[in-house]
Amino acid sequence: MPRAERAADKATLESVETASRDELVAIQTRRLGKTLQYVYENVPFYKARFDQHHVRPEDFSELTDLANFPSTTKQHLRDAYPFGMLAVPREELVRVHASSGTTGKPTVVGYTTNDLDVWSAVMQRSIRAAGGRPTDLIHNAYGYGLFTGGLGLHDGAQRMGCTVVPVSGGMTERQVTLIQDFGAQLISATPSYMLAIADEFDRQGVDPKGTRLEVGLFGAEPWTEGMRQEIEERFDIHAVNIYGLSEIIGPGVAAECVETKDGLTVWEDHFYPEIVDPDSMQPVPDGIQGELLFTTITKTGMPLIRYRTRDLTTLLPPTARSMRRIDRIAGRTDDMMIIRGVNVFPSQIEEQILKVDGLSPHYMLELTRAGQLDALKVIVEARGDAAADATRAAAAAALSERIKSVIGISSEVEVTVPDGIERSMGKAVRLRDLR
Ligand code: DLL
Repeated sequence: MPRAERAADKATLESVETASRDELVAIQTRRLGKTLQYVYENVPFYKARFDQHHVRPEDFSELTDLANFPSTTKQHLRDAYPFGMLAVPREELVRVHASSGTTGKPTVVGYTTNDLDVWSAVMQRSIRAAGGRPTDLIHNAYGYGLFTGGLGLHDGAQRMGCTVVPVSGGMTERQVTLIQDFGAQLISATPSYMLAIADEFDRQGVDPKGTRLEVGLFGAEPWTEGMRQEIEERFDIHAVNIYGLSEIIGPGVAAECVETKDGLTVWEDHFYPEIVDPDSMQPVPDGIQGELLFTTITKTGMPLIRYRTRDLTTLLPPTARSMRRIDRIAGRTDDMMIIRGVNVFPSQIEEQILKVDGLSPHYMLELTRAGQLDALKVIVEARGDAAADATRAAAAAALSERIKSVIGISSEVEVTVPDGIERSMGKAVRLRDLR
């Protein structure tokens, strides 16, 4: 356990964070009903789509009725590029963000003053859940710009009353200097970038445990419990998970509570979650894994109904707050590899890497096709003290064996010397598809 004692001050929680289930359901039902009416009247796309599916806003009277409404996909947003999904004239937006869009056009999202207010409120809640306090100084290493990470954390931390250092990603050497000189207690970055910062501390011969950091808010990419342990040990901090997606609002859709670290509490009074079977689109009960959908129930600029996140997870009962939690994201439907009939997510490989002595969490997966069959190559970096040829060969054999026995697939493993894998400043790219 990290040395710092951190827990949200219960007296500062919003009343809805401790509301009863009935109260929460009443709020959700009222807000959902209003949202369905609002999009039907203000977004031509939804009017057409509801009509096509023969549903009207009036058909909604309780939460389970939502399953009768059609879903929204990323393709719908692309087709409406850039402003076709808005419920207000473009002039009423005060901000736009966009997701990177590795292929084709980015996905654009628009925010009204109301939406920025909702966003900073849920981000403030998330920072408090992670153990942040108004007196903290936060080193924000998420990228600023069209990506929602930088400005999302920024606005929430500022609303909370923290001192924000808007450092953004990159120039890792300087990150190390500023963390030490300014004495940040909180840090926010992608988990992969946090590891790059840890390596830079080592390179400079500075002990990462010696900073004043106590809590980090990590997300924007899948990561594992093994990775959490690695970050917590190297920095002696609490590593807390934060989730979100730009289409829904950005970071702050769900966040982990530092006192439990048992999955991410969904801020269900703003974002209504459902889990469905991604093939049949049928709802699955809480506790069963499936694709996560969200309906925004307080946004006015670009509300979305049953948006398909492509993230796979499970809805879990409430613990530290009144709202339900989601489990750590297992993977994205689009990142799933099928190796000789076995479904595998990159995070499953990461889990095994972190169990082998001498291997670092810097890795890359390559998919190739040999004849009819897909083949997986895992390229992973050795730790500094395991760089010798024989040590690396032994680690490669150990990993390959683990992947075979635990996941059930054959793979080729190459263990590179330390620093052999390129670092990312933001979301790590783990998968290279060469098929
Ligand atoms: O990544 C928002 C964000 C910024 C979240 C900073 C957390 C911290 P997008 O760029 O639209 O938005 O990417 C959203 O990233 O659908 C997930 O697949 C993935 N993702 C986000 N947070 C997590 C997480 C931001 N904690 C996509 N664990 C989502 C796993 C995550 N995956």
